Amino acid sequence: MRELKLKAKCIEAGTAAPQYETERYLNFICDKFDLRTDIQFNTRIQSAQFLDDQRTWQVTDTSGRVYTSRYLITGMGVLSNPTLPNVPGVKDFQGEAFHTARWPKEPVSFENKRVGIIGTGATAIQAIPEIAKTVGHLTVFQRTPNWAIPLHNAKISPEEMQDIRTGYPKLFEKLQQTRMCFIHDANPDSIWDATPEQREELWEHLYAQPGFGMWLSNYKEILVDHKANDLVSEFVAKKTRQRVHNPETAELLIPKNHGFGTRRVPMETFYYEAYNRPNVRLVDLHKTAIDRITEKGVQIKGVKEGVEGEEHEFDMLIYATGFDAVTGAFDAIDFTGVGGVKLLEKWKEGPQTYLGMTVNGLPNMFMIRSIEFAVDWLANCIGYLQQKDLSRIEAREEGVKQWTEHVHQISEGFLSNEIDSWMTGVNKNVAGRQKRIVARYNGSAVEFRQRCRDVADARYDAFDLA
Ligand code: NA7
Repeated sequence: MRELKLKAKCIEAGTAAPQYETERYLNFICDKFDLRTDIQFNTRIQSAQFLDDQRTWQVTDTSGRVYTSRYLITGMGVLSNPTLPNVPGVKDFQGEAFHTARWPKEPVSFENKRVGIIGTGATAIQAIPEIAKTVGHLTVFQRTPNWAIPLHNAKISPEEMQDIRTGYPKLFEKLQQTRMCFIHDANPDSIWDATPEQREELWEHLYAQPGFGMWLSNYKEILVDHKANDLVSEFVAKKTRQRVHNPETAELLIPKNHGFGTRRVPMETFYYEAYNRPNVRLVDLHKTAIDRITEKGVQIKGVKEGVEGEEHEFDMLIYATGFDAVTGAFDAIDFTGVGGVKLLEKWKEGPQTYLGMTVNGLPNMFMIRSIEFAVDWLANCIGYLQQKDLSRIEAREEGVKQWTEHVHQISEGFLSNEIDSWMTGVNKNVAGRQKRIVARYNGSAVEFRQRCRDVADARYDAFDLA
């Protein structure tokens, strides 16, 4: 009964906030705060150089226009540099072709079309059920399945919205207290103190909740203990088997080489049910591999004995193939710091920062990652420098070393670090991104903010100021 009710809500709601709603919101914010005059659109930065004698950054865009500023703040995002499959022929395809991160502004019609989609990450998992609704035929090329859980998105009634609005102060206060700034409370219980029935009850409850509860409010051991992780993975696998009619397809959709929550958990709205449609086919890229993209579609080759290659013909090809994540956007710009030092060179073994926001050798540059807090922190920092008539701030080499050690130390033990994903800096399509690194801060946001506040309270004396 509960499942039916949720189903009805989800049908009504579709998937996550659609593109037009997000765009409408961004436009609203731009107008409300009169931001357009401060934004230069359609500008791609090519290089950025710190001129130490002038204590300024000189930034050059791809048209050759040069800008200078005392401080440089990057807000380029960790998932902003899309990547295509590293196979020959990507330019040969004659039909329509899009990367999901470069979606056309005009509406795209799938009607009566043969569509192929490469990738089954969080993006594809949201796109597939939507495309399946109207497509002529959809072929999904899956290299690695993921553990997806229901999003349970639903329309918000005016009364609920009113409630949410009046609760904002409390809500924001709560988000300051949780480990990852989501609404979900941490679960202090140990999985080993619970009976199988109690576990099942908790997991049924979390699976039926909207949002990341199944990931973030689960027993604490599931992210660090293989045995605990196997149990919860088996629960999610059971749900998948219940939802996918064809048992062979269900097995292909269940990850076998990594456990639940060890990669970013995709949220879905009838993703698994999409495979019950007669117009959706799953192609498993473990027995086969993409050989090349052709004029007509995708040529796959068998990689296991007895498996034949095949050419799949399409009218449209969708690349849901992810990003050169975390440092990818930085690598795309030629950053030069003090004495000609290159950021690319500094970060060749992975990102090395102080507080995730500053880099030794690149003074007066701040990187925004956790948006709201970082903006407040660096605005206060620049305010302090101005107040003290200072105009140069640089992270110390020693500070970066200690911070990097701290970041590595708090990530120890997490199962996610044993798995290839953008969260561990691996992208098989990009040269030099095959080795796992610690690409993210795995500690608690509460602790992170406190560490940053301590630095500010000590008048930024952890930095070289001048
Ligand atoms: P992801 O999560 O990086 O997913 C990319 C997908 O594309 C993933 O399934 C990849 O398989 C697949 N892929 C990439 N290259 C290929 C090739 N050459 N052949 C076959 N399959 C390929 O990106 P998303 O956009 O889905 O999500 C990114 C984040 O955005 C997400 O985590 C949220 O935080 C929001 P693989 O797993 O590498 O075998």
